[in-house]
Amino acid sequence: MTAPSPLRLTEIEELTLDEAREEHAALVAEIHHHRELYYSKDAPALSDADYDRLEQRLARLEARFPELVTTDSPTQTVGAAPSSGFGKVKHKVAMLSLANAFEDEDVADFVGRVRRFLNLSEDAAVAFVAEPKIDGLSLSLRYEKGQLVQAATRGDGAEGEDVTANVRTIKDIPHTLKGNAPDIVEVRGEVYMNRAEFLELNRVQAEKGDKVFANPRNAAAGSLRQLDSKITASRPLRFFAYAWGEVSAPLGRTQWESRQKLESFGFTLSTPSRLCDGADALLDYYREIGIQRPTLPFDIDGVVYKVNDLALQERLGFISRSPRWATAHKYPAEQAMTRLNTISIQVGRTGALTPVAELEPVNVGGVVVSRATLHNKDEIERKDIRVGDMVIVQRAGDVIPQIVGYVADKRPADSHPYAFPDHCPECGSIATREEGEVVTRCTGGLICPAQAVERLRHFVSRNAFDIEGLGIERIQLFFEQGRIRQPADIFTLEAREEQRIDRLVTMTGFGKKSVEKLFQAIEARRTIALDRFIFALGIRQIGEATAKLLARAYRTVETWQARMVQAASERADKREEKKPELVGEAYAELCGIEQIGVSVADDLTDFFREQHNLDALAALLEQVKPEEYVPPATASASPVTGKTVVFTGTLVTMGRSEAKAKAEALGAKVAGSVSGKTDYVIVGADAGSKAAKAQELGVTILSEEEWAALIAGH
Ligand code: D41
Repeated sequence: MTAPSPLRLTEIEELTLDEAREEHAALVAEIHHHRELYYSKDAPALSDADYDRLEQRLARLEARFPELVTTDSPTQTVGAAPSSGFGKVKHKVAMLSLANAFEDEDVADFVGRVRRFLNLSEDAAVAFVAEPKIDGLSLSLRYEKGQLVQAATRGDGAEGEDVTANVRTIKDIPHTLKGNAPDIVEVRGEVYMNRAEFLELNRVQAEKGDKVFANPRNAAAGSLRQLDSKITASRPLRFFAYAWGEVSAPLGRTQWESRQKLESFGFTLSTPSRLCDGADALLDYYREIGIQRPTLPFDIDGVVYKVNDLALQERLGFISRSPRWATAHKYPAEQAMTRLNTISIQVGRTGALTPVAELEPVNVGGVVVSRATLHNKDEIERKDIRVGDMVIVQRAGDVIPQIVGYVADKRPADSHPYAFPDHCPECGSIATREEGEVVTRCTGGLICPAQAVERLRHFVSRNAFDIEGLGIERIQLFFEQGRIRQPADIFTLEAREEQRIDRLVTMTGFGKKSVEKLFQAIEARRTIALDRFIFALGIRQIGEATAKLLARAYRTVETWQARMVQAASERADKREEKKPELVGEAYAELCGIEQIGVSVADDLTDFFREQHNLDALAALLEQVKPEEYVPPATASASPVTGKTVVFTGTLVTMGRSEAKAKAEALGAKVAGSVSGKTDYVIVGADAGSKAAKAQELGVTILSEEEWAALIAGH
């Protein structure tokens, strides 16, 4: 086995963030590797105790540096493949979702809609049950002859997962119903965890080196979806009942009566609940619960209002998937106050400098927050956030925590406005901001290590090269070791390390088998679809959809590259020119592609103007062969399949976009300007220079009607 890297001998308390990040990446790679050996190959290379030590070290590292936790960290995933382990359950009665209200007016609207739908007068009283909306997971419990026979998660509302064995371990859930229950009763409610019990669970988990959860809701979900019920049994799960599904006899005439019936069966209800007789009473309830919210033992994200009379519920029915007779009234995100210790700058793949608030750790509604995004320079200026301020941190659901503002009377006397860096903190290059943009960017390109790593991560990501066994942690490790600096290096790795596989094994802790598999996976990607290839380059604004458009328009990597280089040089000569057709032919052609505008064209040409990008691309193309784009076969080839067409002038029967889309659907390539390669120019009213040019070049000119006749029936 590999010797532990020297850093691992350092006490976690003494690590700097950078050291921690480095060690984290190495540990994650190592644990994934051993899990693979253990679970997939049944060939563990470590004793259980040694393996546990790795996991413990990782958990303690993440407990001290929560910002290092990623969704694919071993602390966030279980060893063996999960989900598929549960059977599916079709709900007899669909589990509906809830519409949301945010403002007071939304509640008045809800009550008004109910009244109008039922044709009731303005002042007719309608009774509602109001109850807290607990932030957990919905569950459906089926009882037959009073016995619990099946428990299922909500899933998509129609079908969920069978979690019966695990649910039997939840103390709040009776195995046998008390009293006289109908033969069939499906009880619905929420599984959740109390805040205090969640924090205690996390403390114990971290101590044992086990998974630490982000919030009570995640902890409840993770605990319920355990393949081993013994684990579920050890977790502090709770349940309250709020509704029912299939019942062989009604539980009552009203929601309130039915709730009481559920309570008589032995369930806990969501409390404090209340019967209210209209919008004003509902809003009073909302405000009272809002005041109690921080001191309630569990997380709530709102309250729920339900029409009390079940006959009225029946008449109201539902729209799409939510009942007309109920709505959730949400609370704003939870907030807390803490000190802003410093502002750090993260550098992304495209060089974007993102300011991050490093906070004195604070508990925001049950979750410890130590970092929050500050978005960009303008945002910091607008809010005038300064280092040393006491700030209000807000957390809503699973989104990244945000800084709402600072507390004026707590601002230190010597504080001064934050000076956003004008140099990249990672590579020292100048950081600039283009006109009209909010983002400040490092101009270092590939010499900036932060950008290089982020680009490599993007390059190997799932929708790009998707190289099995080359996850982001390994990329980070290889980059730090100098083994992979640019995409092409991935493909030369084997040739370079061939003689020294053993050294690679020792340096990375991967295991020989795993290295061999990695090499195979890399080999398998030497051919790749053109659109994936383009997407993988990580050019600004070139997402998957745009990469597809480019692949479709240019077909081969050679054509694409040549046209981009030309467009880039055209633009270099005519940077101030705003009209694409006056910039040059290749640039105009690019802008002529449906859905590609000048802003995307400018980012593309910027990429192709940089020598280091051209070098990296050339090196990569020596290793990789992107496949020619083959247009999806249309039912039958149309008369314009493979033809290049140009539309000019005002079309009368259809808009320009529609005409282009139609032509492209028929397999034609739509260009923005006329050249020797153009097959047809379709001229509408007041056609100008393009029609003249077509005539000059001897290109076939069609009127709109002639074009319509040509493609008729296709
Ligand atoms: O506390 C809750 N999370 C809660 C959720 C609740 N108290 N009542 C609810 N009632 C319903 C209806 C009205 C559709 C029976 C709900 C939910 N639904 C619900 N939660 C998640 C999806 C739907």
